[in-house]
Amino acid sequence: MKHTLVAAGILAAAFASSGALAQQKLVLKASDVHPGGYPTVVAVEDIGKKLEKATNGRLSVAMYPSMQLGGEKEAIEQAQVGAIAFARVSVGALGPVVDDLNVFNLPYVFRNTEHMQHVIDGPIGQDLLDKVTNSGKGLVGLAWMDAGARNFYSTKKPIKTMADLKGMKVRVMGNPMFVDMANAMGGNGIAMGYDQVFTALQTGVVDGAENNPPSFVFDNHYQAAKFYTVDEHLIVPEMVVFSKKIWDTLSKDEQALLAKFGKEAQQEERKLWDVYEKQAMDKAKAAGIEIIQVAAADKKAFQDAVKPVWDKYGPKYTDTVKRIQETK
Ligand code: GTR
Repeated sequence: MKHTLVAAGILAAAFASSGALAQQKLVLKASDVHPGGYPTVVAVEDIGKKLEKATNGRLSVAMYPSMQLGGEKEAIEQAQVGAIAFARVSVGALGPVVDDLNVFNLPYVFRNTEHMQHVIDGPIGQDLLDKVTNSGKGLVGLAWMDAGARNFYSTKKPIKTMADLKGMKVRVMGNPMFVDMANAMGGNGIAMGYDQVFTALQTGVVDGAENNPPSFVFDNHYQAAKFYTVDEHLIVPEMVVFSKKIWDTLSKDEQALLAKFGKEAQQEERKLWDVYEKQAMDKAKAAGIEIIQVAAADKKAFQDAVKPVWDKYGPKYTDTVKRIQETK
């Protein structure tokens, strides 16, 4: 009697655990440098909501915003080892890991943000997502995110023409291409992680930085830098990458769901972005930030100055650059 009970108990436990295995809940951790409410944060959270619904709670997303898990370099590394599932990062930070992406980091490679959107939504965008997935770097390229255009901002004096950049210490993303870019424009490019920018501006370690309006405002850089120059030297999109290690533990159906919701997030984030960009500019104006519009002639000077960057890095990407230029 006792034996039968024990045997029955073991059997029941075995059933329960095999059932539990199929149904085992998996919480997918996500990292973003931006705070809650930021378009990229919301878009990834929404992937989580959809996943939770579609898998009856088996998959969900836990978002860690505001650099809680570190900067973007760290996020990429954490995704590679499977410590987190989603890293939403700039192509600026991802270029040093998957070199093909650096084509998007060439200054003025896109005519405007609309052109960039057509490129990431089309075959070039898909090819580059696939390059990430097939790079052997432990990442799956899931979706693109819009990040508008990047502009210079400064703490001490306004940048009205390129000459004002002369000798200025400008923080750029951790990618040698951007150091070369800032130097070619007459400044001193200083590469550092996003997690250090605010303090660097505040303490005078740098005299300025460059970013899109939502980052400038909603990550508080505008509290230290009072001059914002709309020159649009870089239009760098961002990517949601997924940990290959975790991806390989998911069923084919679950992978398909992630791919589908990723594509939807790409379009959703863009709509949120447009609203956020306007809000950021309004907030900057209300805070008394001096906003400088670069005249067309001066814009040309910025563009001409980056020729050495194109000479150094451009030839590797000639084919893709041609395809980008041919994209309407
Ligand atoms: C922001 C971007 C971040 C990060 C940051 C930076 O615009 O959303 O992913 O790359 O710029 O300058 O490091």
